[in-house]
Amino acid sequence: MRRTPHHRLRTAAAAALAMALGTVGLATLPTAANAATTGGGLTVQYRTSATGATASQTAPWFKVRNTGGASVPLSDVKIRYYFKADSAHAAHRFSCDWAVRGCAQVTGSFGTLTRPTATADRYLEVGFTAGAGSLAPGADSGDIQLRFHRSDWQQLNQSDDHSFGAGQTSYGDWPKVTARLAGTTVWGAEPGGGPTDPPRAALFDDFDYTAHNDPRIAANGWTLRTYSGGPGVPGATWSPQNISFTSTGGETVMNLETSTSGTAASTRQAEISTSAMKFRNGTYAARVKFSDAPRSGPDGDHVVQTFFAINDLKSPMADDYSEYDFEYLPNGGWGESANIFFTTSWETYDPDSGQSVNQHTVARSSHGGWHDLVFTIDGDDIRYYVDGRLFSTHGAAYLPERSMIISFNQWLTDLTGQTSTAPRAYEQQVDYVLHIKDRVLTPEQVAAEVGAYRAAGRTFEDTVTAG
Ligand SMILES: [Ca+2]
Ligand SMILES: [Ca+2]
Ligand SMILES: [Ca+2]
Repeated sequence: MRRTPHHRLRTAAAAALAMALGTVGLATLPTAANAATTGGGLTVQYRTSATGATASQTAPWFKVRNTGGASVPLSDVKIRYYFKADSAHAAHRFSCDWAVRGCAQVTGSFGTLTRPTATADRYLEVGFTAGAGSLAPGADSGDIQLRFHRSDWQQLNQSDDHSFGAGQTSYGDWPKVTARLAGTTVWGAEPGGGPTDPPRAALFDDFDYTAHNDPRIAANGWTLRTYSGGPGVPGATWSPQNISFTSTGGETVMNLETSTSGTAASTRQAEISTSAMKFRNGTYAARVKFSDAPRSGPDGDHVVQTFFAINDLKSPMADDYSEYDFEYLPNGGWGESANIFFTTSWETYDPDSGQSVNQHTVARSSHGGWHDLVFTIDGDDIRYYVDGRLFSTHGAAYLPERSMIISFNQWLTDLTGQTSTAPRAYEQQVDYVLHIKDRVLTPEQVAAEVGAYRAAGRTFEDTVTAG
């Protein structure tokens, strides 16, 4: 497969910038860390109204609070209270005494753990009907006053129950119970310290800005490129003024413009990257509009339109280099004579010799227009999706060794595609970007996440910490 590596020249400079701006990223960390350690989605508070080591009934009371940025339907929430049954044959009965959302909206059922521990072999699972409504960001459920007892009304030994807290006579955060949100554990740890999902951490930006110099862009952790250098035409300019914001179809969008009159001095390109190098495993998504034709002027330039994650090449062929690209070349380039769409996963490369180690998958067809681009990285492989369909899967040899920045850019590989000196301008648009740390989402789940942010009126969130 042909894949010339000269566009890789951008990486050293991009990384130098990211490193230089590292302090900007770090300055934002305390807030992000606080958000992450609160559970990043839900917290569960617990108290008991039956404190005895033995009791006729166990009485766990709960409050669930939404600490995330999007509204949460309570029907997506499941709480588990873990206990050790005092007899292998004991059956239990659940009651709700009082709940702010109404006991009719609260469900309770009992389950058996497949991996029992000394203090847990059963659990009470509490759920909610659709009638329980939603929790807005920051809101809590109010009191949920529950109890359960043995069906034969024998005494319960609570002192050996994992989730029981005899001293918990007023509400407090209680990680000995777990909460799942749409199937993913977002609070607490299961008994036995089995594998649990990390707290949710996310970057979402709907690119709701006014102009390239809107101070919120930098405050939200983005850098618009100004420094010169590769990739692309030597001597070309990277211009923040070539990034603008508008709305189309009711959605805010970011425009990246590349303009030229056929000379290096007249070539102006655009790049926006996160200031912090803090993204590794998880889900990356963006809605991007590629263009097959210039906005104005003659067509034919070797334009590259992109969405990617990358870190710095510390030395030629360094193994801890990482890069994952969506790249569209509407007019060919890199030896291609017509439009071509790349997904590429990089192990490493040598900028001097051009040697490279990557896996790439191409489609030689038009990708003009809006596309939902998703790539996921976990411990096994890298998967690229276009418009909800799996486009390519790249192997474990190309997994990232360390964190990256997220970036969009549009640039020219060379000036041989169109030799006219008439002015022309090409445009790439971006509706939003989303990263969910350490979780592999389906394209449908990505759409639901974005929909939830918009339903909540939330245009930006960043709770991703470095590491
Ligand atoms: Ca017990
Ligand atoms: Ca690598
Ligand atoms: Ca948008």
